[in-house]
Amino acid sequence: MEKSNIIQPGDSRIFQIIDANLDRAREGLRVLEDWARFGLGKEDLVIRIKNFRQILGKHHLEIYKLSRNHIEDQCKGLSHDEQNNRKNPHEIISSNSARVQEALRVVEEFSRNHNNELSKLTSDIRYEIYTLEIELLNFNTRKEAQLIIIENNLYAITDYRVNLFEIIEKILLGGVKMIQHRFKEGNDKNHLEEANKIKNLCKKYNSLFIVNDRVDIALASNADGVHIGQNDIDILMARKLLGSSKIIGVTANNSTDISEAIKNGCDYIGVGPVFKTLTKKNKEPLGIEKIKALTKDINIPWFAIGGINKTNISSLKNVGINKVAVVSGLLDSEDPKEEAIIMLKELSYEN
Ligand code: TZP
Ligand code: MG
Repeated sequence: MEKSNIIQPGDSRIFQIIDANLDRAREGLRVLEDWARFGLGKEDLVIRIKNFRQILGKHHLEIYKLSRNHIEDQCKGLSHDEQNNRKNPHEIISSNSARVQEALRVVEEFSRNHNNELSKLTSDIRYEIYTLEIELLNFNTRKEAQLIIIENNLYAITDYRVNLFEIIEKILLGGVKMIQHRFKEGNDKNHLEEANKIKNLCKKYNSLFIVNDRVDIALASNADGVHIGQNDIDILMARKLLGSSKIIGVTANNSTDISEAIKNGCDYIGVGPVFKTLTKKNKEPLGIEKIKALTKDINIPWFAIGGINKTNISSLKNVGINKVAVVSGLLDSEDPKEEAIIMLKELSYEN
């Protein structure tokens, strides 16, 4: 037989525990909701969290509230050193999710005998919070990467060079915050080893690491994301494989491909070649005017690419193109660090 849902004249200690833990759960949910709203701009997550808060609010009965302070709480105000160690949103999401999960578990246990409905719904919500926590953490990771992309204008891309790793480290020392590993020949074993090495370099300099073309190598090297072209795996499949924490960049050179990429949720776009380039010999350059026209309505970060170097970068900057991706302009420089510094300065210059 079902247990009665009717509240029995109860032990006020139990009601006090339930009151405190419903408060805890709702407070923790409010923290998560505000980060989803103001930190991540994720309306769907905000709606879900708000709904949990409202359900719990509705079940926070007067009889529980009235038990508050009925018994003197000897432990009021106790805190733990760990609470002072929460420095970033990631830690705040984790600790508040745990707070909600723990509080819901307490309510579940102590309400079982007198309010089975509350016990059951706190159990259901607790399971949903386990999933929600992961979603929040994944979106948070991607949001941090998106902010790096928004705030930084020079994107360095690799190609075959004998001393590639030394060059990359110099570029990173010059202040470049985004590196893409691009490889078109050779074997996967080597590509993964290279990716792991570059990923570690990027980590050392707090920079993003993106893998060109290959979702598998991106996942295996724990890259921050992948860059795909029109003939690679499509965005929706890449997102399915990568999950919501990773960046997806797309090359798109006409208005249909650009709109499609944005609609499918890519994080940035690469457009080019702007100028003639030996790195992609067979591609006709689009030219500055065409690129300007194609990109005028893009509402996510985009990078011009192809034949860009420290000499012609100002011609882009002068027409308002201030994000660029560069291969040979950096890799073939006698002083890649200095080259990166000069380009970054050009791109940040206010016209
Ligand atoms: N996509 C369009 S142009 C290009 C790519 C990958 C190559 C850019 O290389 P570089 O050496 O900067 O011209
Ligand atoms: Mg490709």
